[in-house]
Amino acid sequence: MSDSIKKQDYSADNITALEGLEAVRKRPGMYIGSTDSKGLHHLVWEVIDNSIDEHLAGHCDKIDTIIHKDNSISVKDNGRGIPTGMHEKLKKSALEVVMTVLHAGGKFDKDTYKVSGGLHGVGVSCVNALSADLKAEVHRGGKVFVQDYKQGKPVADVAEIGTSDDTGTIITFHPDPEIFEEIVYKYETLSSRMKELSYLNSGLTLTLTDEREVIDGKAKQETFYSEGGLKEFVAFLNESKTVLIENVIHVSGKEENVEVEVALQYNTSYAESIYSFVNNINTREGGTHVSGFRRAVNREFDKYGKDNKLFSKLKDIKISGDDFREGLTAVVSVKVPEPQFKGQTKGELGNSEVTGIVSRAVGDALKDYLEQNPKMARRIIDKVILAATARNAARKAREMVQRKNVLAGGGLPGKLSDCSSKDPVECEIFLVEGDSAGGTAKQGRDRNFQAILPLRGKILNVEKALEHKIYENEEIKSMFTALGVSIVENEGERDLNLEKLRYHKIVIMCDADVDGSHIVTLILTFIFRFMRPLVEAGHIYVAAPPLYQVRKGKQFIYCWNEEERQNAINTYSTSENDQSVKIQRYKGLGEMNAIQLWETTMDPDSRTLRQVTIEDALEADRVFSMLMGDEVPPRRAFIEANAKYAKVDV
Ligand code: 0RA
Repeated sequence: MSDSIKKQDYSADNITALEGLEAVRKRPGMYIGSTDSKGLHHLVWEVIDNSIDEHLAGHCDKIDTIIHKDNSISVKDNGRGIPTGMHEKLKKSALEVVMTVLHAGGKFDKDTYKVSGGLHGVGVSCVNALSADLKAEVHRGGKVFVQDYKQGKPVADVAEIGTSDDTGTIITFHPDPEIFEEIVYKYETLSSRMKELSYLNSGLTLTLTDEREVIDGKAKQETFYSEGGLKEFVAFLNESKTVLIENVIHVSGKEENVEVEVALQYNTSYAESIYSFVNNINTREGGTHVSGFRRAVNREFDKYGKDNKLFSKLKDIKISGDDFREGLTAVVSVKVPEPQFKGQTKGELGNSEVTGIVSRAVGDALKDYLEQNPKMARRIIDKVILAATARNAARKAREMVQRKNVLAGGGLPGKLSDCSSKDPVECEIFLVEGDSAGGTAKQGRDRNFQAILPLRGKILNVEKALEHKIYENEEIKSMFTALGVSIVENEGERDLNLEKLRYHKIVIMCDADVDGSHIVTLILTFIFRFMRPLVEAGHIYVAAPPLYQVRKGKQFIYCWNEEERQNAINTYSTSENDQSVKIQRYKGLGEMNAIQLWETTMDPDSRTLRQVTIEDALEADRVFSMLMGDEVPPRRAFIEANAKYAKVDV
């Protein structure tokens, strides 16, 4: 045992500390958001955030994460190591204080500029509180120290167990099954965030090892490292697109303790893809940093176009802000000492001073770029002109479609099988992929309140389509008229009119296979981009058809996952290999008859609907625009693995 750490009895300080962590166990949601799979992964981010703070302070360049066979996690860094000396006030090892006192994390070194965290930033003590057991190992000052905990409480004092030439911290923990509904870690969730973190922290090496998956005697492992940081991030995002300008434009600056780093590049698509981060955390709803960025882009290109008299082709067509950013891929990353988050999912930066800071940094850099690269500047301006022209054409096409519908007496699409009720609150519409599944759904439904709209073929890939083409698409037109919603434009701003919405539940129903989940992503992305208020108002759902039916004689059980399938087999089996138990794998909706489809997927008394939240839709959109390049098929698996929706039983 180290000199500075003495055995002690349980003092008042100690009791306060324990109470602190009890609060975390009582209301885990308050500290880590939720106790589902998301909260489970949050524990890993919390530990890694602390290691990244060491990186930001210039003391750490490697973080190794291991998923062990039993779903415990180790995070090892080569930072300074958590201090182990005596904490004067609390009269115990600083390590114990960091691990057992809420928010004790950064209090030791006020000199360090601590920026990671933000949204999380609740400290490793929270991870400790929510772990069945945890081990902290510290290499520091030539020595190795350890302390073990159970449910956040130290099992013994900090012990010195050896010598070491290096410095760093290794945290190993088992998430507590008493707290978490889900305790299986997803490799894909951890790896995609680590890839992102490597771009956001150039020079930092992150490794991920999965000991649950051993190939040729070796555990699965990946290393994430980026030399070029955000520049490489943007190049990666544009990988499957055709770029419009040769190089990625890079911006960095600092003002009033706010650090700004931005990378941007135009491609030939029509979508704007801005990924934004505050203190390494993805701000999916944007905020003041994104506003500042957009403002600078619009202002500088507008000025350049006007100064060089490049807009004369447009005649009386006005350019709107969006036109400047069609085909723009950008990553905006800011480091803010005291970030304020707001919005529905707390995914929006609120600090107002950041707008001007980002706008100035980006404006200065763009001015230089445009001056030095007149050829590239011309290409961008030509694209802006094309965007404005297309938007004008789209408005005309939309107005025409909407007028035609009104002239036709607001006629509903021919292939809509409407319900008899006219009360939107109780009405539901199922958007069903394929005519054959549509037919089954039509037979199986309760026609009093359930309508069916079959959608033929793949909905247009909105990432690649010009807007006026979208309004000419039959499937999309029929969605607008069936739902009773229309787009209205006010001074260049698009809005969705929901006053005549005909159904309060809009249910996307697709096959439970790869193609089905691909189509769900397509439909969701379309809805997110063109009918976003429907998501915000909670009207969008995804149906969950079963994957299996396990049968014995006339009895049967529907199953939605492997575990249920195994349970059902066990229930029916009377011997080791009971041949009378039959398993049917439903590949598509078409394999079910009308009664089965009703019982499993449509009947409000027995179905499971997943409500799509704005966060899910944002994620679908993000995944979608990241993946929908020219090569869709190889990326399908990724879409499937990442298609996730909030699960709400309705
Ligand atoms: C408190 C103070 C210092 C570092 C840390 C905590 C720290 C925490 C974690 C968690 C995982 N890895 C970590 N590495 C460091 C500052 C140390 C100093 O001033 O020497």
